[in-house]
Amino acid sequence: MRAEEALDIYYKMAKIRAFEEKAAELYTKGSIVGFCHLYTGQEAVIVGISQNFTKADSIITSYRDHGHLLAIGVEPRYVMAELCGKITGCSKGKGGSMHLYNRSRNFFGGNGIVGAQVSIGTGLALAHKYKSTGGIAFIFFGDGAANQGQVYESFNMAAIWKLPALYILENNRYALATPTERSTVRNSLKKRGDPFGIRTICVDGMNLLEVIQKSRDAANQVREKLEPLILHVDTYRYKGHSMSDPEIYRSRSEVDSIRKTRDPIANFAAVLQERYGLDAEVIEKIDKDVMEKIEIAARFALDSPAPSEASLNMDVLL
Ligand SMILES: Cc1ncc(C[n+]2csc(CCOP(=O)(O)OP(=O)(O)O)c2C)c(N)n1
Ligand SMILES: [Mg+2]
Repeated sequence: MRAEEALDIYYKMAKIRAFEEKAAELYTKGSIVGFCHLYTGQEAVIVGISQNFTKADSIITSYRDHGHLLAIGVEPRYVMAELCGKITGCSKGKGGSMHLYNRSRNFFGGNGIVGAQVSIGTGLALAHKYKSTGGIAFIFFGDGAANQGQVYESFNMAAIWKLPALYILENNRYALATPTERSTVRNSLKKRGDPFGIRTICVDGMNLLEVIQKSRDAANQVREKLEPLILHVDTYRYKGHSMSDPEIYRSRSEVDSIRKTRDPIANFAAVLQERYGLDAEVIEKIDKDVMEKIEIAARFALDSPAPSEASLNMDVLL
C-alpha cells in the first residue's frame, strides 16, 4: 500500500471515530433522539472491508450503521442530519440512526430487526446471481444476530444456490448486555457455516492491515467461485450498546485495557510512523481536519429543517 492510500485509510477511521463522538455529544444535548448505536472501536472492520467494494456490489448491515455509510463515502453532514431527523438527512429525516440508506451506492441499510439483514442480504446476493451483475453482497451482522434462526435458513439457501454472499460476523463480544460466552455454546461462532459447507475465515478486526488482507482474500474467493463465505471478525465496541446503556455487565478496566492495547486507530497511526516514516504532525493534522469536517457536519445538521408535516406519508411504505 502506498503512503497516500495508508493516509486515506487512516483518515476514514479517524472520521468515523470523530463522527461518533460528536453524535454522542448531540445525543446528550437532546439534538438526537431515539435509538443511537455507536461504532466506536470497530472502525477498522468497515474501513478495511470497504477497500473491496466495487460499484456493482451491495452492502447491508444492522442498526449500528453510521460507520458503514461514512466508509462508503457518504458525506458526514448527510449522516448527521439523518441522526437529527432533518430533511437533509440521507433518509430524508425519517429513518434516524438505525435506518440510514443510500440507493446510489447500493447501501440497503440500516436494519433494526436483529438478523433480518442476513436474509435481506441473501436476497441481494440472489439478485446479483439472477441478474448477472458481476457484484457480490457484503452482509454485516453481529454475534447476537448469529443466534437468530433466519440466519441459518439464509445460509442454507446461499449454499444450495451458490450465491455470491460474503457474510461478515462482527463479533464485538456482546449482544446488548449479554456476553457471547453466555449466549453461544462452546464458542461456536467460528463454526456456524460448517453444517452448510460454508467456509469461515477468521480475522483480528482491531488490526486494520489484517482486515484488509484477509477480507481481500475472502471477497476475491466469493467473486471467483461464486459461492458464499463467512468472515468472522474479532472486534470490540468501546461504548454502551446504545446511548441508554448503564453498562453494568462489563468492567471499566476491560474496556480500558482493550483500548490501550488493541485500538485500531492508535495502532495504525504507529504503522504510519514506523513503516511509512510519517511524522506525528502529519497525523495530528489529519485528526484536526477531521474534527473540523465533523463540526461543519454537525452545524449543517442542526441548521437544517425537519421534514414538513405534508411530507409525512411520502417515501414510506404505508
Ligand atoms: C428480532 C429482534 N430481537 C431482539 C431485538 C432487540 N435487540 C436490539 S439490538 C440487540 C442485540 C444484538 O446484538 P449483536 O447482533 O451482537 O449486534 P451489536 O449490537 O453488538 O452490534 C437486541 C437483542 C431486535 N431489535 N430484534
Ligand atoms: Mg454484538
